[in-house]
This record gives sequence, structure tokens and C-alpha cells, in this order.
Amino acid sequence: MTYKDLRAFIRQVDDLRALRHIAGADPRFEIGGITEIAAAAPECPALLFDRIKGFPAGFRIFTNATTTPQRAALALGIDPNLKPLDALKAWMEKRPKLKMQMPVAVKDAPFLENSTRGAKVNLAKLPAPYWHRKDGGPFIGSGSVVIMRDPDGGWINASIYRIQVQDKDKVTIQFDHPGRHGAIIARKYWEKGKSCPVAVVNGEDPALFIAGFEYLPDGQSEYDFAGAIKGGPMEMIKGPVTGLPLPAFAEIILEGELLPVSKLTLPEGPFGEFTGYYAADARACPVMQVSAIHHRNDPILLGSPPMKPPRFHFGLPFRAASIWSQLEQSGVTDVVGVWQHVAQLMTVVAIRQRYAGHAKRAALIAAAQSYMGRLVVVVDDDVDPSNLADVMWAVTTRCEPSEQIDIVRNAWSSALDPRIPDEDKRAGITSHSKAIIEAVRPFGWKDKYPPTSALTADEAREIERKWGGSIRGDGAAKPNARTAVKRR
Ligand SMILES: Cc1cc2nc3c(=O)[nH]c(=O)nc-3n(C[C@H](O)[C@H](O)[C@H](O)COP(=O)(O)O)c2cc1C
Ligand SMILES: [Mn+2]
Repeated sequence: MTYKDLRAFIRQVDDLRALRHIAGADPRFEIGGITEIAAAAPECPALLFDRIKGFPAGFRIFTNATTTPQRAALALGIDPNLKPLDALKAWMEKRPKLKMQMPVAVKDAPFLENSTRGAKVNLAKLPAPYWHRKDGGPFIGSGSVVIMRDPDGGWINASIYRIQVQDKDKVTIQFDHPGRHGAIIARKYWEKGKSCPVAVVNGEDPALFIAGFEYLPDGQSEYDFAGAIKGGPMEMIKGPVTGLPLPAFAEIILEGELLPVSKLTLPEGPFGEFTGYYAADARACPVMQVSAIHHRNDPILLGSPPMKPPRFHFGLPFRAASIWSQLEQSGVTDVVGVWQHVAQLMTVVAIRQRYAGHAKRAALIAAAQSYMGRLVVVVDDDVDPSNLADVMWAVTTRCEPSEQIDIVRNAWSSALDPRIPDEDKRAGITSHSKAIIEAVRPFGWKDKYPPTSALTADEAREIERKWGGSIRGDGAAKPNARTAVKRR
């Protein structure tokens, strides 16, 4: 088992010396601002905020949890010392072999130590940041997981949808589109004239945070997937109000019901998006009537605000790993790596070219699967796709634009795309075009291409092994030391 709960994960982050404690920050814009600046710092530390302005000491917020490749690997139970591309490859190989773990019931949960119900419910007691300047309100749920039970199959959906605090006992839950499992499930209750029982888990462990972001099929619970990541079942207790299974070691839980939209909606947003823009003005949104708040002593809210790229919730681009396995499943051989930059908005595929058209074949599949990505780049196998400088070196020295750039029109994007005009979005048009850049040596004369002066990967590894200590200035050369961990 990787870690029991968020607290155990935070201790592991501290052991990696990647945790910073911040006291006295204001939940109005400061916690968001500090998180944004830290996320762009070279080491991108995780942050634990305490003594939050206006709240008793002990009420904490944890941000930048999994924003580096190292901490994303740690959360997945993968060796955090692996190089980023090797860590992503390990995840690509591990994911299809995961054994789903059904949760098990336990008798007690620390979050039941502090419970308020009914008229006493007051969300103002919990710190909910205003993350970005133009946000429409405080968001308690930026990385929180919404729990619902499908009334037909009885299975539990547990996914991330943002949660805005609207009143002392009301929050809104925002679905990006009607295909979200949460939206589908809620509608089933509403169509029968009922409210949908719902719980919001704040301060979940990072396995559930990652599971809540995964595209899982209908009927497959993110709880089982989180258990699979952890290598052991999640421990659950029945919510006293909703009867929904709730992670016993979560930090803060809201229970209540999502009211039929025919009964009540409230304006929600705007909210800064992962593109680095606001996507829309305030819009009508389903309302959760909160009838109970439970929290552990000295609770920790997991915050994961979307921020201007390259900042992103996950330091390993999980969706690049899916594209990587889809390429392999489609029979595209010799893929040596796939990565996404600019918060998933740019996909890079590295291949060992075998035949004319190989690069384009890979690119077209990657383009088809690149959600919102306008740029798809293919590079040769001597280029590290996770290193943007290396990729741009290949683009500028191997791609003749008049021959090696194609445009694919009317392709997959979303209403969050800032470059799609509002009139189009209102008419339901949310597609864009994608540029495919073949930054590879032209296949016909690749063996006559000017040789590069750079070290090969093997040569670089050998120099690093022998001279790395001297280069870093942390001691004499250690010829027998393992290659040191690189932070990026
Ligand atoms: C930090 C974070 C915030 C997210 N916020 C939202 C959101 O507000 N609304 C939404 O529909 N999806 C949001 N998503 C994406 C969904 O969680 C994701 O697509 C998930 O797979 C949907 O699960 P489902 O298939 O069970 O509906 C967010 C993802 C992350 C990582
Ligand atoms: Mn789901």
C-alpha cells in the first residue's frame, strides 16, 4: 500500500524535501497567488498553508500536491527517482495491469469527530479560497471529488467537478458538459422528481484525486481504480446523511442533495481555467443543499486550482500515456515516448522512423486523441519529448515548414478553448484546427542528414555518472554513485 491518506502522502512529500509551510496567507487571492508563483518555480514545491487569515490555526490547505513528475510518480506508487519519461512509461505499462480493488467497510472515521447538521451547517467555517482575481466566488472544491450513486446500476461515481460556495449551506457543482457521469446520474434522479444524494470529499488522498480525473467507463467506480493505484482497497464508512460510501480517512466531507435544476439553479463562475483564461461569464448551475459538514481535527483541504500553463495539476501527463498506448494498440511501432506540454495543449511523439509515412501515421492518431491540443509534433528518437527545449531544437532544425506542416480542420476541442469565437460556441461549434509538425529528419534522406554534435543518451549517462558531482558542485566525482535524481 502506498499511503493511507492525504496526511501520509504529505509526510512522504516532506521526506523528499519538497514541502513548504506557509503561515498567515489570505484566502482571498493570496493562497492562489502563492500557489501560482510556487508552481512556476524550478523545484515547484508543494505548499501547506496554516494560520490562514480569518480561520483558526490548524485549518489547513495543501496545494501543488502532484504538480511535479516526481510527486505524480510518488502518488502513483512509481519510483519517484525515475526520469520523467521513464516514469510516464512505467505508468503506461502499469495502468492496463491494475487490479481493481473494491472498497472495504470500516467502523470508524476520524472525520466524524467534528460533525454539524441541519440549521447549524455553516460553510463559512471552512477556508475556501478566491483563487484567481476574477473568480465569481470562493471555491472550496478545486480538487474535490463528488460522490454519487447511479440509481440503475448502484455503482458509485467519484469524479472531480468544481465546487463554488454560494451560501452558508449551499454550493454549486459544475459539470463541463452533459456527458459527465455526475451529470448523467443527477438527471436520472431529477427526471423522477427527486433530488440526487451527493457527497463532496475534500482532502482525499492523491490516488482518489488521480482516479477522479481518469476517463473510466460507465459502471466502473473511481473508488476501485484508486484502490488499484494504492495497491489495497480504500476504506469506507457509510455517510450518516446520504448513506453513500465515504473514504474514512478523508479530511472534510459535505453531505446533502443536488436539487433538481427545475427547482433551483444559481449563477456559477467565472473561474480561471487550465488554459490560463476565463472561459465564460457566470452561468446557471445545479445547487447542492448541504445538510452536514464533517471534518477531521485540524483538517486539510486539497486545493488544485487551474493555472496558466505550463502549470498543471499533474506533473506526469497522464493523457499522453493513453495516447502512447493507443499508438501501440493501433500497430504503430517504434514509439519511444509521448509527452504533453503547455498543460496538455501540445502533444509530442518520439519515434524511431522505419518507413515513409511512419511519422505522419503516428501524428494523425495522436492528433485525433489530443483534446484541445492545437499542436502535434513528431520527433526522432534522439529527442526527449519531455524536454521542450529539445523538441523546439528539432522543430527549428528538422522541419521545413513548406513540406512538413499539415493542418487538420474541424477537430476535437471544447468550449473552454479561448480562440473559438463566442458566436460559434453559442451555436454548439467547439472544434478547432490542429497543426501537425513533422520535426523529424525527412525519411528519404535521414541517413545523410548532418550528424548532431550532441552526446548520445548513453554518452551523457556515462559523463553524468563520472562527473555529475563535480558539475553540480556537491562533491568530487563519484564514479560509483547511481545517477542522481534530477529535479525538473
Ligand atoms: C483539478 C481538476 C478540476 C476539474 N474540474 C472539472 C469541472 O469543474 N467540471 C468538469 O466537468 N470536469 C472537471 N474536471 C475533469 C473531470 O474530473 C474528468 O474529466 C473526469 O474524468 C470526469 O469523470 P466522469 O467521467 O466520472 O464524469 C476536472 C479535473 C481536474 C483534475
Ligand atoms: Mn466516472
